[in-house]
Amino acid sequence: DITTEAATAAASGNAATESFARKQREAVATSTERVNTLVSELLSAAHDIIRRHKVTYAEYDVLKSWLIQVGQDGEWPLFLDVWLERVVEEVANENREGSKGTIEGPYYIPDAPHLPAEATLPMRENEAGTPLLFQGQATSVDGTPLSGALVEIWQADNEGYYAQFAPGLPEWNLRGTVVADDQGNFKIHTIEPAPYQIPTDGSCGKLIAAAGWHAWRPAHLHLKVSAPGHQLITTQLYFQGGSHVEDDIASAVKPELILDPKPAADGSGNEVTYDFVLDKA
Ligand code: MBD
Ligand code: FE
Repeated sequence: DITTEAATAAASGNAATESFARKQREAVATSTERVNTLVSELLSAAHDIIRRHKVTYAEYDVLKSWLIQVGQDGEWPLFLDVWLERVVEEVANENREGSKGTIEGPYYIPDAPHLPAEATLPMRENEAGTPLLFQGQATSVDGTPLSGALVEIWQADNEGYYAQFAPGLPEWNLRGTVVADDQGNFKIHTIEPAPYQIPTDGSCGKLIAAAGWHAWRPAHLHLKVSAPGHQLITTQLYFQGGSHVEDDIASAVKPELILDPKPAADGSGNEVTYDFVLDKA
């Protein structure tokens, strides 16, 4: 149980690994021919790199022990979602006409509690962070409002921590499934999240340090928006001018996904409107 542990790479990594194991996945029957092609090409790309750079036995052993450690830290979901998922998403959604999507990442939990069309996300008393009113409308590509669309939202808190993947946070903190009204409208009261830092004490953190990279994702809201007869969209929204919007370690920022919130009329923080356009199924 993560609530009894420290905020370590292994605690969040193993929670992400368990969460992935619980996920309902489509059964895929990949043909022998396709497995052969994909795995052969992947290996042959690695062989080329070894030859080109004359990789040594000592370096090969470092690779082996690092790969073993990624598994022990439970950081395969983190590693894959940070460095590969964006291309899978690009290929999967290249023909969409509606709103842009981006990667899901390792910290989605399905079935967050349902909330009405105007709602405050579950949060602690005096939750730190600038209050944010995030509002908009879900429509179909033909402009039809999507009555009762589901707007699933999950985000880090003001310290960059996600509930259920860091210790000491209420189970559904800053997570919810908002049910849009009959016009597809929603109004979500939340706080602006902090940027997310890849844990520095795990194998992904070690790789980042060894390669001289930085460990940051820009502050972001995660969303999944769905409605009957339409393709679910998985996306993230970022904040204009925020740190690392221009150099996300996961390369998951797109220009269409950047919000520019303005001070709310009632002085209670910031507000922003963003509409979701869903492709037909
Ligand atoms: C995150 O919060 C995230 O969204 C991704 C994609 C990877 C690591 C942490
Ligand atoms: Fe995230």
